[in-house]
Amino acid sequence: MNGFTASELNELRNQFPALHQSIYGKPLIYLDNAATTQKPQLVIDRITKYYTFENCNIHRGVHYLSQEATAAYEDVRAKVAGFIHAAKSEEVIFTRGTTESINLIASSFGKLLFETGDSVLITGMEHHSNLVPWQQLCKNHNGELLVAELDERGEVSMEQYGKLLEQKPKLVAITHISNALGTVNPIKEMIAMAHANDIPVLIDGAQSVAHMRIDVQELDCDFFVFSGHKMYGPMGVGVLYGKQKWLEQMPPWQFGGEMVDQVSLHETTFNQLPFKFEAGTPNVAGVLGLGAAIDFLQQTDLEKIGLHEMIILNYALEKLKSIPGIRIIGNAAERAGVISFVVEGTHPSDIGTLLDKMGVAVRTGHHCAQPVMTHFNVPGTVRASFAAYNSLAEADIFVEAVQKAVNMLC
Ligand code: C6P
Repeated sequence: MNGFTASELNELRNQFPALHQSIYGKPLIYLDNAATTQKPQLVIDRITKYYTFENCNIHRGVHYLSQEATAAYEDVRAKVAGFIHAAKSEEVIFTRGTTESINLIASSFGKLLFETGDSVLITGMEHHSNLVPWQQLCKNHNGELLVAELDERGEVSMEQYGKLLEQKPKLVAITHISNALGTVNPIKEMIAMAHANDIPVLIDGAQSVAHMRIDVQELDCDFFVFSGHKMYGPMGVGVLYGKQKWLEQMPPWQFGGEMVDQVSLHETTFNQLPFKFEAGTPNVAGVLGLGAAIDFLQQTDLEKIGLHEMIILNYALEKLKSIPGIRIIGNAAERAGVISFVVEGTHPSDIGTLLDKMGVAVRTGHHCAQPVMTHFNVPGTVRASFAAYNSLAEADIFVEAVQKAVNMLC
């Protein structure tokens, strides 16, 4: 199978109003997709429709609008379950995003299972959101945060990972794809290795869910988390998938309306799954927008999106490598549509600022993965990250812009 044809890509790009604007008089080349993707019209329309005609609180009204909004919200839960191939809708909890999903698990799973001296095993490439909550949980229990280190290519040492599992951490928490390097971790193998030691696994899917098919049952992960805004959906909404056997046992982490069953002044019983974990009025518009984003991904064909992004990645990577002084950070054998680089004698933010003036949006800095920067001994990187709507022509403009920036600075 190939990526998109020229007319398919054109049609796809036409669904994104934000792509058709100029920045400093130059056509926008948006290559900051790992931070957040642009939104297709159907997502924007879904949110507008909700606030224009359907706006209502859910799960608590007998009137028409409330019942309709409740049904639409719960339909998206079923849609998400289907999208990630969860066994049941009840295993899908709506959150504000990846960060909140991980904090929920750290708080609730931590209360369920953690005792003095307990540890969590992560990798050296985690985003701060999948590092700091575990670091703090371990500290609070006088335990150690175990870290499977990276090699010079930005891959996890599987030998060391296997050895660390023997120390019996209470949980393994690993990213599917590194936001800073683009490394794709062999998560199926890593999950199987952890399970062979009876250790549950959380997968941070923030950077994978919009780029490849996810089947949580096939992966057999215990938790899988992601954000709506990195998959063409709105900000402020995300998902925590958890196996029912864990979610049933885990205590609630926030208290208030909707997550309760019976309340008296001195006692409370809690609601069933998934409501036990959704205290207060949820982000209904966000959830409906997320549902539309899933429609977009399914209509566009996730497999084709992944292939298309790989074609652009490999093309841009080869061209960039020919610029003198460029050092690509992260050269894993399995990688996704992210290129991190530094240019000898320049600061990443200077390159990023010059690219911006040429209409090219990239991210610079540590990408909320400071230990990765420490590992590669760089202050930060310039990062270009690709999405379904990017083109080879944009990759050309990007590489030319980098060349121009290098010429100006060196
Ligand atoms: N990475 C980036 O530019 P939130 O902010 O909760 O939606 O996602 C946090 C997060 C967690 N894990 C990974 C692997 C991520 O990449 C991110 C977000 C963005 O790389 C913003 S820092």
